[in-house]
Formats: sequence, C-alpha cells, structure tokens
Amino acid sequence: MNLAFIIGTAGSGKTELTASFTRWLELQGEDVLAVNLDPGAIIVPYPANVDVRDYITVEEVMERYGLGPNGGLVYACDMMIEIINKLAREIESFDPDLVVLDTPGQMELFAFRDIGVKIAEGLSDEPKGIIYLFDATYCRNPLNYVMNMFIASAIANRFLLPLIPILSKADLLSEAELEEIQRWSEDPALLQDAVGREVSEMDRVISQDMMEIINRLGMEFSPIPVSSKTYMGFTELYAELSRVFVEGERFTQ
Ligand SMILES: Nc1nc2c(ncn2[C@@H]2O[C@H](COP(=O)(O)OP(=O)(O)OP(=O)(O)O)[C@@H](O)[C@H]2O)c(=O)[nH]1
Ligand SMILES: [Mg+2]
Repeated sequence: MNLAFIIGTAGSGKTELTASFTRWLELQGEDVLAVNLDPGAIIVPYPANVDVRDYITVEEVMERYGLGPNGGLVYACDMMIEIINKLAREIESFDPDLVVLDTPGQMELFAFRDIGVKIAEGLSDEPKGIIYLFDATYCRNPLNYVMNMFIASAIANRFLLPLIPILSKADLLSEAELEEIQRWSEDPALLQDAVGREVSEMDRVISQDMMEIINRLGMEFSPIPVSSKTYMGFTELYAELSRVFVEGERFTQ
C-alpha cells in the first residue's frame, strides 16, 4: 500500500483532483482508494469509502464549542488525532495498492502545524508522498509562483516525504502562459526577472530571499500542468507517482 496526500491552498482543486484522478486510475486498472480527510467538506464528489466526517464534522464542532468556521476547522483537525486509529483500520480493511487522500481547505493547518505530520504518521507506516497543487490561476503572477514554491518547500521539509508539484487547473491557462511558467521553473534568473518587473522593490527583495532559502533547502520545482476537467497531465502525474513509489511499475500487479 502507498499513500499520496493531496495538499494545496484553499480552492486549489484538491477535491476535484481526488475525484477525477482516482476515477482515471481505476480505468488504468489500479486498485485505488479515495479518502476524505477534510472534516469541513460539504460536497465530496467521489465515493469516499473512508471519510473523516463519519466521525467529526466542522459543523458539529462549531455548534458544540461555539466556534466560527476557522476555529472549528482547527479544533476538528486536532480532534482527528483521537480517531486516527479508526481511520487507519478502515483504510487497511480495503487493502488498496494506492490511497489518495484529500486534505482540508486551509492547508496551513495541515502544513504549518504538527497535526498534519501526526495524522500522516498515525494513518499508516506504509510509504507516503505528497502531491502539492500550485493553483494555476494564481501562478500567472510570478510572485505568487515564488510564494507557492516557498510553501511547498516548507511542507516537504516538515513532512520529510517526497513531494510531486503539479500546476492544477492548467486548462485555465493559455499555451503561452504555461510555457512561461515552465521557463520560470527551469531558470530561476528568469523567474527573478519576472518578479522584478511586476512588483515593488520590497516585494522583489523578499522574493529573492525566499528563492535563496528554497535553493539552500535543495528544492527544485517543475510543476506538471494538470487539469481535472480535461485530464491534461494525468499520464505524467501517474508516471511520476509510479516512479516515486514503485520504481516505475504499476501499483496493482
Ligand atoms: N477549470 C478548472 N477548474 C477546476 C479544476 N479543478 C478544480 N476546479 C474548480 O475550482 C474550484 C475549487 O475546486 P475544489 O476541488 O473544491 O478545490 P479544493 O482545493 O478541494 O478546495 P477546498 O477544499 O475548499 O480548499 C471548483 O469550482 C472546481 O470546479 C480544474 O482542473 N480546472
Ligand atoms: Mg476540498
């Protein structure tokens, strides 16, 4: 069994990707299980046979403790630790070859607090990886692209797991925009130039510092353009997952 956590900023397309990519993987003959780890999800457009909302929902937590939506999600995520063994047993009972896990909207909870790592460790001892979504609609702006690289580096270093970066909702970008982002990913100097053209001196200095830190951490990002609407990039994402987890073989033999 292998576990791939889908992580990205709010609205970056995690839930849609979980739905469409697991459906697509099934068509390739892979034995894949979709898991919902977002206690705040309202609509889950995939058969989530394992769903944290069977135990905890943000709505209940808000009501019971008189919290707003953000406080409710923080508290609900903290509470997940108490039921993590139950989720782990449920996942094991399906015994899939690949588990794709949809994570909460406010990824900072999952990314910048210990709770995300504890949940990942509590769920399974099997090999794990992260699919990190760069939201294409924001990545047209080079500074946002650098910010995303920074968040992705922070996540990779916190989880100490392999991280596959993808450019989600890539169908919303033109060919020229996709090519430009690809050039930025290949040449940091071009990215820095683009940032310099778009932003104030202060933002430029901050972005340069961030890029230096990213470099020092030894991180490199070439996000794979992916679309849950057109299935663009699914073959490449599948190849990368297979390379990371099973040496380029199929998950289900
Ligand atoms: N065009 C396009 N839209 C997409 C794609 N993926 C998601 N969307 C849209 O983007 C919005 C957010 O998608 P979700 O999958 O709910 O994003 P999420 O990251 O799960 O959102 P939260 O859980 O609320 O953080 C929805 O309106 C989706 O229809 C895509 O590949 N292409
Ligand atoms: Mg979602």
